Amino acid sequence: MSKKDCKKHQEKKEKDTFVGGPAAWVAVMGSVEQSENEHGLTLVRLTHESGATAVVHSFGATVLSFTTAGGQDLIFCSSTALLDGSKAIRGGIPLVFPQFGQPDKRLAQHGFARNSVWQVLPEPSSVPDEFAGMCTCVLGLDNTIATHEAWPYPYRIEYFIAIGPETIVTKLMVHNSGEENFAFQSLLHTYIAIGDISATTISGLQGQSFFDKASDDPDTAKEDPDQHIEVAQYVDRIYVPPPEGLLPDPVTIVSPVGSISLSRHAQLSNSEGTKPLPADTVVWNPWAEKAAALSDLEEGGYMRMVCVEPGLVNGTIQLEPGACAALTQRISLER
Ligand code: TA6
Repeated sequence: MSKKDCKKHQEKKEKDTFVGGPAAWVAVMGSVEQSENEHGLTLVRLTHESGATAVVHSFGATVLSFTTAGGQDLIFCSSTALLDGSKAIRGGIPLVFPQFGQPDKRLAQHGFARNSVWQVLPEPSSVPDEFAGMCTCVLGLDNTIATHEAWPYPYRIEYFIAIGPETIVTKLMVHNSGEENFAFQSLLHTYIAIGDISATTISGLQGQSFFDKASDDPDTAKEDPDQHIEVAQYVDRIYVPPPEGLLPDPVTIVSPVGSISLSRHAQLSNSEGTKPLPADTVVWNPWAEKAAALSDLEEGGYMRMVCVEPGLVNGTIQLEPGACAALTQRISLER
């Protein structure tokens, strides 16, 4: 599949614009179209009134692309990614749930959410006000669609994708719809398109503690004295917030594509109200050697992407019945 196809996705256009609906549904500032790809899987195309566009694949609710009103692609999707539902999509924004990595070998690497076909929800149960003025769609997953004997809990997830002229916001809301607590991890595995990794720096994490999976002691917290991260080898770092604190926000990725801001936060809502959750941030680039082992990563693709991944992965989140944990990222091309 050519890169152009990966972005354009041969699709039959079925105009299906969500308009109106309950008063709580913000005005759709643009159009939301559903179509099917050649594998019969639903694609959702968002077109903001500014001209910004995004494509979301129902397999894994994976954002495949976001193009700003000025025509700049901010999300990297490998041109050799498999879009037939046979495996998690290589690129875009895959979703990690209910585990990060494979601590439970009975579950797939990064859990089952990115390997499941999500439903396009006609309207969300509530509309976060941060989506005002944006073109928004919501996809849903629950235990009647995807579950596993190793993680059999009743749950419901709403995943909001909202776009404005230079910004994409994605928000994962995990609800415990059962009668008992469950523990989970989640992460937005965002592939940022940066054009050339050798001309890219990542700032905003300097001085913060991280676990270095590329080192021979991945369980020892480290600090990086450098003012920003430059990637010239395999990088796989899990940055964690300070005790009782949060990681600095945003992360800024300065690259040939431009200066890209990635802001992220997490919240826990339950019967007592809503409070911040300390989110972690993963920075990953497989570099040449590990990229060679990824059959669905296009030749040299590691030079054109870097993953900056907001998540709840350092330990697990305990969610009580009726509670909701929300993880949000806001990615913007800065002027
Ligand atoms: O990005 C963090 C990470 O856990 C890396 O360790 C690497 O495994 C990456 O995810 C990609 O995982 P995947 O299963 O998509 O090949």
